[in-house]
This record gives sequence, C-alpha cells and structure tokens, in this order.
Amino acid sequence: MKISPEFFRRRTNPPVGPDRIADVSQDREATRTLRPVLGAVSGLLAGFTALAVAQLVAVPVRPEAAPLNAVGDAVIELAPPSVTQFAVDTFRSNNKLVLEIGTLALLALFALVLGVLALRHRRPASAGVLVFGAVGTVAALSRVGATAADALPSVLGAVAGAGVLYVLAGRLGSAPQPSALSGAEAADAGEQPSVMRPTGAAQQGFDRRGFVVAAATAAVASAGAGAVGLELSGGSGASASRRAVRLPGPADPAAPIPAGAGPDVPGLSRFTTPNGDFYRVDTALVVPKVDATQWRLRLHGRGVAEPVEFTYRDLLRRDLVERDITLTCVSNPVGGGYVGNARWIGVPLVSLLREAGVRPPSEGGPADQLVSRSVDGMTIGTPVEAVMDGRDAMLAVGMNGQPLPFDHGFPVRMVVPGLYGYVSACKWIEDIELTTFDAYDAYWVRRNWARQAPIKTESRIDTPKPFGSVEAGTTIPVAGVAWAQHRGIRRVEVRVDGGPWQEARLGAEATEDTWRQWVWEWPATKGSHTLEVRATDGDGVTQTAERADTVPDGATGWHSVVVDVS
Ligand SMILES: Nc1nc2c(c(=O)[nH]1)N[C@H]1C(S)=C(S)[C@@H](COP(=O)(O)O)O[C@H]1N2
Ligand SMILES: [Mo]
Repeated sequence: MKISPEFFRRRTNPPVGPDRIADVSQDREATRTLRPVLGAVSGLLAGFTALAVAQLVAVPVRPEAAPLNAVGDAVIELAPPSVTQFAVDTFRSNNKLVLEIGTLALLALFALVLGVLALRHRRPASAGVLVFGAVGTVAALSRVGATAADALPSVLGAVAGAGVLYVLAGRLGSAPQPSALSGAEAADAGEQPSVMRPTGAAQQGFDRRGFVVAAATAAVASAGAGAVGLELSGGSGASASRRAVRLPGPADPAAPIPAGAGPDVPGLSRFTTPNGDFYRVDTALVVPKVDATQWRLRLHGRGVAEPVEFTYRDLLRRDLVERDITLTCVSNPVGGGYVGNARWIGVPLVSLLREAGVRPPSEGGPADQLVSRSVDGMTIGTPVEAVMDGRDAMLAVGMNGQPLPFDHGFPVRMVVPGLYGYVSACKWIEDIELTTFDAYDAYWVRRNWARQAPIKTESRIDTPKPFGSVEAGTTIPVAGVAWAQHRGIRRVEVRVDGGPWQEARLGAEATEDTWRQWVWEWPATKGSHTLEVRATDGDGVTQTAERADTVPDGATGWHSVVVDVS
C-alpha cells in the first residue's frame, strides 16, 4: 500500500464522480490498512505524552520521581543479583542506558497495542494508559524517602496520556457495524470484518484532518513539555542525582550538641564547621562528579566470604548513624586550618564488614589493612582493627544535614574518628579491599608518609590573631580549639611570655571524637606578648612541645601567637 500525501489533504467526504472511482477504491484499500497503523501511532503518542508530562511534573517534585527513572531503578532493585551483575558486566557503565532503552521499548510495545485496541474499545484502551501510571506510581512511591508527592508525575502523566489516546481514537472513528458491509466487502476484509466501509457515510467516523491536527498538537505539546522538564530537572547525571537525594533520618541520632559546647567569642571557630567553610584536601584537579544512581561500592578481599556490591540506595536503606566527628589532615601545620568538625550521617562500616564475614586481626581475621579506592584512583589504607574496635567508623552519605558536597566525596566517603584523613577518609569511594599492610602500600605511603597515623593531640589559638593588636584595659578573651579525636580533650592551658600555665575554660564536651572549644580571659598588660597553648588528652597525656614536621605522621608542637597590646 502506498499512502500519498494527497491522502491527508482530502476532505472527509471526497466528491465521488466518474473520474474518482479508481481513487476511491485506492482509498478503501489505504484506509483499511492505515487505520490500525494510525491506531498504533495514537498509542505511541499517548505513551509519549504520558512520559513528557510526567517529566515536566517531576520538576517541582524531584527528577527521580519521573516514571522512567523510578521504574528503571525499581527494576534494578527487584532484579535478582545475578541479572544485575550480568548487566553490569556486559554493559559496564552503559547498563543504566540499556535498562532505560529496554523499559522504553516495552512501554512502546504496550502503547502500540493499546492504540490498536482503542480503535474498537476506545474507553477501556484509554483507561489502559492509566495502568502505566499505576506502575510508575508504585515504583516512585517505593523509593527510599519517597513522599506522596512522588506519585504526581506518574499520575498526571498517565491522565494526560489517556486523554490523548481517547481523543485520537475518536478522530479515527468507531468500528462500523458488520451488517453495514456487503457480502463481498466482508469477504474482502478477510479476518478484519470490522474494517471501515469504503465510501460515504462509512467514512464519517474517520476525521483525517482532525486526527492529523490532534496528533500533531499532542506531539508538539508533549515534546515541548518533555524538553522543558528535562531541561529544568537538569536531566540526569551527577548533579541531578545529588539534588534528588533525600537523606533518611538516622536510626541512631547524634546526641544534641551540649549547650555550653561553644563559648561565644568573636573570632573563635564555630563548633560545627559549615560545609562551605570546611577545609578541602585532595589530589583531584577536577572534583569527581559521581552519579549516585550509577555508583557501586565493592567490598572484597581477604576474609570476605563473598565479594559484595552495594548501590547508593542499598546504603540509604540501612540503619544510619549520625555523629559529630572532627576531621584533620596530617599535613596540617601547628596552628593550621586543615581541621574541621561536621555532623556526619552514614552506614556503620563495622556492620557491612561483619555481614561480609570480616573479622579483625584480634579475632584471627587474615586482613589487617582495609584499602579504600576512590573513583579517581586514590588509595587509602586503614587498620581493620581500628574500624572494628567499636568507634564510629562510617561510610558517610551526609554532612551537616546535606548529601555530601561533591568537594567532600559525594556520594559516599569514609570517616573514621581518630585517624588522619589520608589513612581513613576516602572520598568518592568505590571499592574496599581487605588486605594486609605487608601486601600493599597505599598512595601516600608510597610517598613517604606513615602506614598508620592516629591523630596527634593539638590545640590552636583562633583569637587574638597573630601579630594582631588589642587594647589593654579589660580582660581579653584568648580562645581556640583543641582536638585529640577518640581520646577526647581533658584540659587546655595557656601561658603568656613563658610564664605559668593557666587553665582555660573548656566548652562542654560533645563526644571524645570532636574538638573542644576553649577560652581564657587574659588580663593583658601593654606591650608585645607571646601566647602559647597546649592540650591534654583524655588519657592524661599532654601534647609535646617538641616541634615535628607534618611528614611522616603529623606535626607536633605548641601553637603560639605574638600580640601587641596598646
Ligand atoms: N579520593 C580522595 N579521598 C581523599 C583524599 C584524596 O586526595 N582523594 N584526601 C584525603 C585527605 S589527605 C584528607 S585530609 C581528607 C580531607 O577531606 P575533606 O577534603 O573533605 O576535608 O580526605 C581524604 N580523602
Ligand atoms: Mo590529609
């Protein structure tokens, strides 16, 4: 059959004259074949409309509530691990794309069938589009952290799609009565006795022009809605995946920060460092932007019963802990700023390790080093004993109530209280291997840094500033922070010009894994003075005065500032 452009230009009731006879019989033939095709087209258009409208509605809701995303993720979730593993192995990083194409193809097939069915059963077939909506709704609502609003994209999309199918099928006309066919025509129609009568009144139901106009309108409007939706939701990718994250509440929340944790002194570091002010130390020239929906964490190696893989959602599904933990960089010089305190939320590392069968060396486990690898190839080696000794080592997903910022390791990083970052705090982590210190040297170890590096007790004067000038008269608050993560701070002392040590007032202790703020009221006299500070940790050990460089395992010495009092 050939459909000429003529076909679409014809009026509903072409004039029938002697010179048109041949045309009319061609029409009859064309119409008979064309109608199911146009039905299928209507179905596809309805499906397209549903997806496009859903994409637009997902903008104010959240990108991951769009049905294609939601259904895709649900499939990944429900598929047996062997199937997902096969997909990951076969399609590598394209597995999500392959999944989406597969989902789309299935959807197209159903839409096509519904479209053809709509020729005869307009209402039920149109309602069939709502079934898609139901599937999308269930998928969207089953997401971690889903709210009722997540149903909106699927529901509204499906209603729009059903509407389009209903209207288009209406333009194609209803099936004629079989009795209206002549015997010859019925025979001609073969297995399709419902085929439209070829002439006159029979064609009244088939509004070609109306169909073309309605179909084009639906196509253009849907394409517009879909494009705007994709554009506004930032499409897919890392940023969209981060925006879509809703962190679940912790099963084990942090204790409230004690009221007196932060003396209110201008110039003193805040107890909790805001994400935007948090120091950043890494080797990344370009901050890795990881799409959380694609991200996987592999856990394998010595003493792991069977290698396991976790998705971001797997982690969010687990019981999360929330803790205030102070992070410190080994390359922080005395008095430096590579230290910050945040409220982290994450999965206790020990739970994942125990489930995988890992035992610490003290229980006879064969691995004493846990090597984390990041997406950008950083390797960080941490003692297995430390992460399993009861401290709050975690795979953090949140920082101060936000999904991890990209700078600080989105989607997942490690945080281990008491160990310098380069031996514990792998950002953009994607692989954890259990091995031994004998068998493997991590990145910084190969560059002359120590294999093991617990954080050294340190204290810092935040105010007054070095070489600052202050006015004599009233007392001057000298204030700062002190840290000895996982041992805690017991005492901070200040002295002036090498005089007797004076005990500072400590902020209330949040936990032994956090720094402590301190303040000492200085009855300052005129002249140039040297202030020094030292801290004593929870074990009663006072930080050493001995100056040590940052290499190989952290600087030591007392922080001092020189101040002019006028
Ligand atoms: N992938 C990766 N993770 C990393 C690093 C890095 O260079 N790459 N640096 C580590 C070091 S040395 C420190 S001190 C901390 C710093 O974490 P932050 O940048 O979030 O403060 O991250 C650790 N994790
Ligand atoms: Mo560091």
